[in-house]
Amino acid sequence: MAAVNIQPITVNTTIFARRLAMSFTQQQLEKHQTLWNQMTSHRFLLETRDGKIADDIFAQWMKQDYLFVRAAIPFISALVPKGPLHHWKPHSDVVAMLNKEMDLFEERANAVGVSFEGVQPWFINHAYIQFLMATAYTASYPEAYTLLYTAEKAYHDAWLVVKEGLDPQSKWYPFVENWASEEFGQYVNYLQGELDAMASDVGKAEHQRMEDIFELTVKYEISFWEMAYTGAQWPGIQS
Ligand code: MP5
Repeated sequence: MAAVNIQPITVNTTIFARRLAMSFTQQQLEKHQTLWNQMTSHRFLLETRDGKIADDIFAQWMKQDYLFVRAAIPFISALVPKGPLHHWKPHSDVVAMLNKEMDLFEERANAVGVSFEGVQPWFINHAYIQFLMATAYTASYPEAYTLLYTAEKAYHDAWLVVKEGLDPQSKWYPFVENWASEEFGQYVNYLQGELDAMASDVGKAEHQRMEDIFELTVKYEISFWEMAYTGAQWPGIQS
């Protein structure tokens, strides 16, 4: 019988064991720490935290985010029939929360003389909203849930940065109270637990798509702050 030359297989057991021990969200947050830090240190957030943001720049964010929040209602609603029964109530509660959030935008806009009449989404917001809807309708439930978790976690962390320095008397403080609150943090933790449980049950290909959605969502979040700050509307179109 010919001698079989078996090469020893070397496995980096340390990385492998750590990956196994870490949840999906821990893995993604660690892998994309640089992107996440870029987001939470965006000049829009730092200037808002320091009370230095120009009113017209803040208004650009208010108008665009008002449209985004409105679009989040059909996004969440589309998740209901795809999700398990025990997620129906949490999703319905979020839809109610989003309606209240729109009231908050309208109240703040009125208070500072900003109007949402005729406001249209700019390019990056338009793309992000299309990404929400396409993911809700064409991707699997765990994939769409990854988008939901990442966008909510992103806003919680972003507004926690603003909370570190913004004067509670500021006209923008109600937005801090909305997303940096303990209650919102609990909601994000709940999403995180549910997502981690789903991620441990999916196959390799779906897991990879969930990872891609996490990364894309963080990138959209950064680009959204950049759009709000610079006022970039549609590339190449003179407004
Ligand atoms: C959220 C948001 C948070 N309002 N805007 C962007 C661009 N990303 C995330 O979502 P919600 O549904 O307002 O809590």
